[in-house]
Amino acid sequence: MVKRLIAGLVAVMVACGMVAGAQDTDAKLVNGYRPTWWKEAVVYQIYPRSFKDSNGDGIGDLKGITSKLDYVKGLGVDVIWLSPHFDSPNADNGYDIRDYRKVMTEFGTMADFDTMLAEIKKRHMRLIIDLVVNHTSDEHKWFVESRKSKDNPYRDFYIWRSPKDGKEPNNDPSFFSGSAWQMDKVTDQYYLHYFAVKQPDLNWDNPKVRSEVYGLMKFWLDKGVDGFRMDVIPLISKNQEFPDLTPEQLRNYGNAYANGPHMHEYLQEMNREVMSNYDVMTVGEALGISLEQTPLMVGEQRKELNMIFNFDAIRLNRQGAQWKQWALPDMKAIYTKHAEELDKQSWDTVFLSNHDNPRVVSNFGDDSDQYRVASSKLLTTMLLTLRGTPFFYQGDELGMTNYPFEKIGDFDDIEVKNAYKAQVLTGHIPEADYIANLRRTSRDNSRTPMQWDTTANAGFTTGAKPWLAVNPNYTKINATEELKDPASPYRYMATLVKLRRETPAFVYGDYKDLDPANKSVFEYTRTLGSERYLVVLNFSDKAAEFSVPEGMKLGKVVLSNEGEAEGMTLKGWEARIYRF
Ligand code: ISL
Ligand code: CA
Repeated sequence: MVKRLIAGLVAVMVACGMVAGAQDTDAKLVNGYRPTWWKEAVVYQIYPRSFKDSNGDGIGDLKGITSKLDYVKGLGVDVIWLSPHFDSPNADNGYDIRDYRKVMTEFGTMADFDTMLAEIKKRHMRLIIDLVVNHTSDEHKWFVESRKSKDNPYRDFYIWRSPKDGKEPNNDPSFFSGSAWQMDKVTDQYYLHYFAVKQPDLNWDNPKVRSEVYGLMKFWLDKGVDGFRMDVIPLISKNQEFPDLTPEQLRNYGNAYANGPHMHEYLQEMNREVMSNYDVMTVGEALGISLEQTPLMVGEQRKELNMIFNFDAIRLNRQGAQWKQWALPDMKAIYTKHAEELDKQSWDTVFLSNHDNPRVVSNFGDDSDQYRVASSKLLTTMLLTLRGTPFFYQGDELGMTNYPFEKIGDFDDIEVKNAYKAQVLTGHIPEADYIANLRRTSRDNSRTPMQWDTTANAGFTTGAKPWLAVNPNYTKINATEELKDPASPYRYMATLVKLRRETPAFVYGDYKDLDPANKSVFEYTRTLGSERYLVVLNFSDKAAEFSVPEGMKLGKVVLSNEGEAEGMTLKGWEARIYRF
């Protein structure tokens, strides 16, 4: 049915001259790609805790989301990705799940979820939810049982080891500071937790674990959700020998943890058991997977996942935990490598923000008063015209910025608090340096509440205190103002999403970087048969020239973030799209 719909759609598009499909021997392919809804979709991520509070307790909730669906739909996006909404004690804001079949009490009830999903569908959008199954909460009933005794039926749901020479079984570090092994006095054994102590890792080598996971996936799919974003999915298969990591491996232990011996086998089994029976979208958070390894996870013939998030671009300005200045040619090299490594059977994603990273305009644009609006629109232009399904994080569409953190008490994130204890309180890093770095890197930058209007707490909550402070710039940057202003980042994004929908070249076109070494201008083409577009982006606050290869005649400007656009000189942070 769906296949027939898509084939029909392509036939219409070909008839209207929208795509170059007629040139393909297989009429179902567009420029070699098999067309699907999730390749054409634009995704908007909602972090429920920070989106909209409906009952004044200071915590965003599902009813709040439902009340703002017209705002989301107004952008023209197709898919909402909801960060975890399951029952959780919130050691890591819902990424520690206590019950996969229950809605987090703070977020509402299952009835609220059903209403939200129905309202999303009514607006012809889809919903993907977060699948967090590398680990559970230590309060999950499986773990409560597991830790009781060595012969408990749930013991093997997790990874338990006896001490080695009186110490941890090996030197694996946790992402949230300290060892990845936690001693549990009840049985005098350690359990493995790659993340917080309250996030024990599941043992995927146990078939009962896998079958429980497939069961809960079906539970949500049968409710009507349209797929999953899969949290740290490359970590599910462990080398159960647990050899010590070498000093080299310790420098980037995420890579050492990823891509375990049975990862592909388990993903194929999951696909067979679950995904193959539904029309769904899957996107893996591919911590530790290189571009070269990516086709093995997303190649269509592999029957694993549809696409993954690769972190090369989003972590360009990071050296370990430390912020570092990034350079445009390095970003271009990454996108060119994406185009080279990911063949036409391996779909890609494009994103520069999420709930684990700072605000996109502060991170990759210029959040000064002068250039915030222009650079926010420039980044939107890039994300919507590069190759792959684009993902936006709530607030990006408003050009929301990083928060002016001053002291440790301003943060909520467990990663920040644990590292503070491990590194600042032990005297390894001076407090001022630690906070200064966090201002640029902290995950809490993107977790501050959505800025809806100019009333108290930006209209996020009617209560006195939101769970995390609102950015004081909400009086200037908020949704109500932007909806009114035709020149706002929100309105620009809506225009561009519409243009993308009408322009198959932005989805299925080939990508070519025209000026890889240029330090301030990013200039590339997207080509689909006889349709060709040129995108020029000035990633600096200085005017910059661009040129086109000999013989290429510049066509008309389809869109510019500056309104009128003429000549071959770009203003600071100017973005233009030309059509040939
Ligand atoms: O954000 C990070 C560090 O600042 C990453 O190392 C992050 O922990 C990693 O990308 C995995 O992220 C995912 O799993 C975590 C959770 O805390 C993140 O929010 C989630 O996106 C554990 O579930
Ligand atoms: Ca609430």
